[in-house]
Amino acid sequence: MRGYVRFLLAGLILGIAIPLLMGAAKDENPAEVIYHGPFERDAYYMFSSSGQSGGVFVIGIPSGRLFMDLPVFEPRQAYGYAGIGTPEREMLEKTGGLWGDTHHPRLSHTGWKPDGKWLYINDKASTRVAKIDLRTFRTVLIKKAPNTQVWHGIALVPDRNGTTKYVCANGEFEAPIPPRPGLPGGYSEKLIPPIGAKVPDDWKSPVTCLDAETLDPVFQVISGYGNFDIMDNSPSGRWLLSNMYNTEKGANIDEMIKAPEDVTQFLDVWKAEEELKAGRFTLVNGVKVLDARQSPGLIYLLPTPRNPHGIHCQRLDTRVHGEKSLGKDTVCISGGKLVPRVYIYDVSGDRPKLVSTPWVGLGPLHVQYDGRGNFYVSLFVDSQIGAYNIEKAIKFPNDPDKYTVDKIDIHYNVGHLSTVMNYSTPKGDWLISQNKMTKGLPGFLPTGPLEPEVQELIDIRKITADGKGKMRLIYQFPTPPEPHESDFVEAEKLAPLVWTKYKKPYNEAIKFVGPGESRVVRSGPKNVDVYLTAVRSRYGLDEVRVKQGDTVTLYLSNIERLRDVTHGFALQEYGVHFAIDPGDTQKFTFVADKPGVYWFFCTWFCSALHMEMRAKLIVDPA
Ligand code: CUK
Ligand code: CUA
Ligand code: CA
Repeated sequence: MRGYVRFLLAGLILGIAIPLLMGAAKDENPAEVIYHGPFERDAYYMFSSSGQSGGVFVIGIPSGRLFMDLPVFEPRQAYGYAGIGTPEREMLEKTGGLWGDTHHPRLSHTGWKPDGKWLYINDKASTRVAKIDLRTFRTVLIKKAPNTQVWHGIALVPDRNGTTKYVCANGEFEAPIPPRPGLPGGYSEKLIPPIGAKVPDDWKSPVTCLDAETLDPVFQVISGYGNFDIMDNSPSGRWLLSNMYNTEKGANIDEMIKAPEDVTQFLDVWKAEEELKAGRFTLVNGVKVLDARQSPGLIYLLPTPRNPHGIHCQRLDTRVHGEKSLGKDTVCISGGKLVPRVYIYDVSGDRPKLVSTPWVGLGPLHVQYDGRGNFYVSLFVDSQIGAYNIEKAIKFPNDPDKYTVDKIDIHYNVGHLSTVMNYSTPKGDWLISQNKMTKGLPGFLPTGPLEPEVQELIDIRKITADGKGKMRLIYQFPTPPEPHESDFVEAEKLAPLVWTKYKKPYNEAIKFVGPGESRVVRSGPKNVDVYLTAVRSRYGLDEVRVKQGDTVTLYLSNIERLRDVTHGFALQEYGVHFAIDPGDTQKFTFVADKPGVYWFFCTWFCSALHMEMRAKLIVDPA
């Protein structure tokens, strides 16, 4: 009898549960959403900074597959990037060093949309910005600027048509700059005052705006304040927002967290351009420096949560709001590390206004938008992401029940969160939580005291424009250290623009060596130029002969016509390695100071006869 009841009960439960489960499976099965079977392409490219790895991770979304660990500020021998004796190496060494700390990647825009041309990223450590060519996924330019230390936040400011014009960067750490006339060379003629517990008044951290094409500084702006952290621009390109956590001008942490509120700076870029035209600037180390204290209306300072971090402006999804919403300024939101609130600014008018300070949770860092009217906040301390309705948060700032849409646990301690295409035309489909701690996450294989970083994919498609619905955590994937932020472009937009082989002339400075043009040319008493081709599976010469002490410049061209047939070149004893993609030419220089016979060989498995792809460098004793 008992068995019969149990059977009945089980049947009843299953009878309810099975249809429920099936209903859920119909549109909610995460595997169906993120699983990409053989030959299935992702919808988006995600470009994520790789932090201390010094480059950019290229990841497919929603699958989370890592497609490339793109080197920028660090040599990467697998890609033959910035090897010994290469021009890239020289560019890195000139601008600060062989490692970097990348934070904020941004894609260039035309008409407010990613145009698939350039990717920019900052190196916080050496105050540099790099430009990556998205036809080849290669870093092509790296520059730094004077008068500033440690570029943290960056933003791409568009012109009036929504085309990327400036790459602007925040100087985070204060450094002495008196932009006073009569002091050529800037601060060098002035004694550096002692710091004590306060940063001296003439130590600034300017906002620097670079020409997006050349990365040369166009102008810098200083004010009575310094220390800027995260940056964003309003969609129109008029406002450039910088968060400042050290309004106190403290020289240590105790000083830096004293004030109950800090400041967000709103820089009027259009006004800055007028000031430049009118000649109201001072040249400091060759850079036009605008001083906001002498140009009223150039900056506005508004209160921000104590020790703020992320400042992010809303872009609207054109599918929801129409084409006219492109470039329209609405709101920007600032999070603060020490207050459980965010501050909402209205930037739609001629003067930015603080309109609401809603409560969100502990440790709010970064803010993103879905383009439908909701914002999402990473809550570092709570290990949660909160979703909130903007309109309601402005109307009922003291009633979290009214404006809070949903909260979801993440694992653990989220830094940035990225909604897909948030910096152009938000799609409102996925949110990627870029977490800082893994903490022995069940399901992740332990890798020693240091664990991989966890990225979590959250489905936000069910969150509606009127602030209802639930987020859903559907996938976790690891990456090497340490992503900060991401930018996105549709795969269907970028994929067709990516080259399958190098086109000539790509680098005019390095001449392509065509089939049959391999040769050794003595160009001076102590100089030898070697022109060499690589094709499956041999180099253009079986033997290269030089004299001990010669400076050898090698031009190596990959003359393959087929995509993805990359060849390598590794030279024994000389520490030289590089890789050349189809159609590309690379150049490197070394001094042949060790006499002997050295095999050089291909490192990319290019054909069945790849092992045989080797030749000799003979260095005759002097
Ligand atoms: S910062 Cu990394 S978590 Cu450099 Cu954008 Cu906030
Ligand atoms: Cu060329 Cu292996
Ligand atoms: Ca502070």
